[in-house]
Amino acid sequence: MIDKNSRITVISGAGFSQASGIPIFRGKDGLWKNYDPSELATPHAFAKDPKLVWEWYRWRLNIILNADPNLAHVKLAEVELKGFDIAILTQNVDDLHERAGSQNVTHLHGEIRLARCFSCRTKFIWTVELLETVDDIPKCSACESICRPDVVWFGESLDSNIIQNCIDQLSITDMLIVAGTSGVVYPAAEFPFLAKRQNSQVTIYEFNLDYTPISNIATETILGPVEETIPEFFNTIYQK
Ligand code: BV8
Ligand code: ZN
Repeated sequence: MIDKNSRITVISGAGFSQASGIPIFRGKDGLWKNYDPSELATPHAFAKDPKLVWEWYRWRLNIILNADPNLAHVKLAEVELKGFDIAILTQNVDDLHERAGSQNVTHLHGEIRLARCFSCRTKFIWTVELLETVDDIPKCSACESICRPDVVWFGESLDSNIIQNCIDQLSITDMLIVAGTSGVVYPAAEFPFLAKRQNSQVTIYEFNLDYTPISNIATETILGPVEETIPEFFNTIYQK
């Protein structure tokens, strides 16, 4: 059971947004089926063909903008609204947690709806139409340099402040929920093990369709689609 003093941390992955129609990365319908991550989500890929990389992100942003939060996103927002202490650390670059109403959301791998200037690092919200109007890749409105999606590519380090905040958050967590992630992308994949090392009392609930490396340290792995299992779980552990 949880009460208002329980500190809950959720690590969400692409599986959390799958029911909203956003392709996951791996597996039979994964994004990577058509694209090889080393072809698109790396600095080298962008240097080689920025227009192709921007086109891929435009295709993904379009899917995300036309998607709605699913019942798992909505339930987490409800838990926060009820006054429980819940922090979401998401690997996802979509904004579905926010659109469901969650306030305490940290994007470990950046946000697809933001573009960032290579030179002055100015960030701005870009639109699918922007790419339809400019015949080249987005330029910075402040200094005219080229811009990139404000996401963390493979081979790029995560923001060190974000990593430190996650470590601090995980060290005080009473209940860690790991949902919709294959647990293979580091350093996020290390976070559940870090939480366990820092606090042997932490309870770890994993929500997935399959078992993952995290299942080995989970108090329980709840198999099933998160859009069903997350609402069921919270409805049983707190009185309405
Ligand atoms: C870094 C943003 C330091 C971009 C992303 C060898 C060993 C260890 C590490 C490495 C290694 N070789 C390279 C590395 C480092 C690399 C890494 O971990 N590679 C992996 C592939 C081995 N990591 C990095 O590069 C990171 N940086 O380490 O910096 C450094 C510096 C220089 C050189 C080396 C290291 C940066 C990683 C961030 C990359 N950016 N996204 C973009 O999106 O375009 S990662 C990308 O994968 C997404 O963010 C995604 O969230 C993330 C993880 O994937 P998942 O979320 O887990 O999604 P996946 O499809 O895999 O799984 C979905 C799961 O959901 C499945 O389990 C499925 O069963 C389940 N599911 C599906 N539907 C449902 C469901 N569950 C429940 N209900 C459902 N309905
Ligand atoms: Zn600039």
